[in-house]
Formats: sequence, C-alpha cells, structure tokens
Amino acid sequence: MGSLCNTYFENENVSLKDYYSENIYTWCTNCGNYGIAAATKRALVAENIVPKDTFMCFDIGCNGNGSDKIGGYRLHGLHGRVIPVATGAALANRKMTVIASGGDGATLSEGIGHLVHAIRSNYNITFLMHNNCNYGLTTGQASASTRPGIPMNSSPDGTTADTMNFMNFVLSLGASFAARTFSGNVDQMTEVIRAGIRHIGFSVVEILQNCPTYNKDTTHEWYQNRVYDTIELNDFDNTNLDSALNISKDMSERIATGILYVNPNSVPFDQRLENRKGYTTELVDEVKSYNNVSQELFSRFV
Ligand SMILES: Cc1ncc(C[n+]2csc(CCOP(=O)(O)OP(=O)(O)O)c2C)c(N)n1
Repeated sequence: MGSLCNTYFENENVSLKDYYSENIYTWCTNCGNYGIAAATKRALVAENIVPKDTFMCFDIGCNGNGSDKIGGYRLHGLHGRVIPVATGAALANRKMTVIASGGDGATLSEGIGHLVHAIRSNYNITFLMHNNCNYGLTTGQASASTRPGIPMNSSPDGTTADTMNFMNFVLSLGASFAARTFSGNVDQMTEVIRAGIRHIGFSVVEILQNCPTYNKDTTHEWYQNRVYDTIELNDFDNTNLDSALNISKDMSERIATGILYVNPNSVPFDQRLENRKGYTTELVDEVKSYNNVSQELFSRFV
C-alpha cells in the first residue's frame, strides 16, 4: 500500500501541490466537502493528470464552493445545470478529463432531467453527487434524499414524500458506471473517483456526505456504523446489473459502497455518432480552423 499511497501525493508529471489553491475554505468545521476535495485532488494526481488537462464543473451549493479551492480549468455554473456544462466541454475536447460536482438538491430536483439523459447518452464525464441529504447552502431544506419524518428547517414536522434512493435510481436507468462512497473514507473515495475517471462513459459517483450543521439525521457516525465495502464480499460481481440494483436498495441498515456496477461494454456518446467516425480532430480544433476561414472570407469583403 506504501507506493500506492505515495502516488496520491506525487506522480511522474504531477504532484498534489499542482492542484493547490490559496483560497480559504468556507465550509463548516467537519463538513464532508473537505474529504471530497482531498480525494478529488488525490485521484487526479494518482491518475497522473496535470491541471491543464482537467476541467471541473461545479453546481451551485456548498459543493460548488469548492470551485476555487482546486487548480485546473473550472466553471461554477447554474443551479441544477452542471451536467450539460460538463457534457459540452467533454464533447468539445475529448482530451480533457471532465469532472462535474453537484448536490442532491440540484441533482434530484432542478437537474434530474439532465441526469437521466446523461445516463442514457453515456457522455464521457465523471459526476460526483455530493449527497448530504439536504439543501446545504440555503440552510437545511429537505431534499428528495432526506428521510421522511426527519425535521428540517423548511419542514419542522418532516416531509411526507418518500425518499429517493439515488444509486438505485441511477442503476435502474442502466448507468454504465455506478459507485457509492462515503465522505469519511478518503482512501475509498480516491479509488472510486480514479475508477470513474478511467471509465469511458458516464461515471456516477454518489458520495454519502455528512452535513454537520443542517443534517442531524444522517451524520458522519450514522454512516460510519452502516457502510461496508462490497470489495469485502466474495460473491459480488459488479458487472451484474441485477446484483447491483439489489445491493443498492438498503439505505438504512447496511449500506453498500464501492464500485457497484461497471458495464464492460460501455460505448460513450461520441463513439456512437456515425458522422464523426474517422475524425481525429477535436471540435475545439475544428472551430479554430472554421474561424480562420471565416476571417479570411470576411477580409476579402472589407
Ligand atoms: C435555479 C435556482 N434555484 C434555486 C437556487 C437557490 N439555491 C442555491 S444553492 C441551493 C441549495 C443547494 O443544495 P444542494 O444542491 O443539495 O447542494 P449543497 O449546498 O447541499 O452542496 C439553492 C436551492 C438557485 N440559486 N437557482
């Protein structure tokens, strides 16, 4: 494990300090976002990806406040719209490693349509869903992943709507990569994010995240007492979608984490396009030459 751990901090072309940002963290003490930010940086270093080759897109929310705490190209976009932004970037330049971050509020409400279509289109991005089971930045409203009956700032008597099981939903749509991890386990998060980056297709990583200020229900300790890693199971096959669907169901007693499903035959969106077959250029390069042509034409008339 020694040499593996070292690659989290230092690799051939890149080290952790390349992803360092001088901006001051504004998250609450003990927020799960600290661990998520650390795991994201470690994963990029371990995969030997330099900041100029990464594009990280952030939704609006506490998770999005990580956008200026990391090196690399970044865009802090609109609430619920992080997936389309990341998709556009990934399609324009397939050489970039594109990572999108969004909260459960954004993903399971405003952004749910984008999630569904990104899964069926299998865009080649890694999506980190920071599931703290509430709207954190707007101070603790219940989200679709808050458990029923749990008092939240917007609903002191608890909500009556049923809770959505994000991972089970994602798997029911046939995601080509689906993993679940926990913000209190930085090593596991790092390994899962690495696998998501390596996977060619839409990689969904659900991060069960504690929110120490607004969520007094699913706390760090609550998760710690329930999560287990599927890697410890002898008979679990993470290329079997039915097994993944089955194991993802329990969100109250024993919560499965790790890589729950990988489709070994994943074909990403860009490779499905007949009219792009044989192209070796990226769309960003083609737009550049188109601009040159139009400038030349333009100069003839002025
Ligand atoms: C279209 C739109 N709707 C609502 C808001 C207000 N808003 C900003 S952050 C936020 C909560 C974000 O919660 P979540 O997505 O769960 O992320 P977290 O803060 O928990 O990381 C809301 C509702 C907004 N900025 N834009």
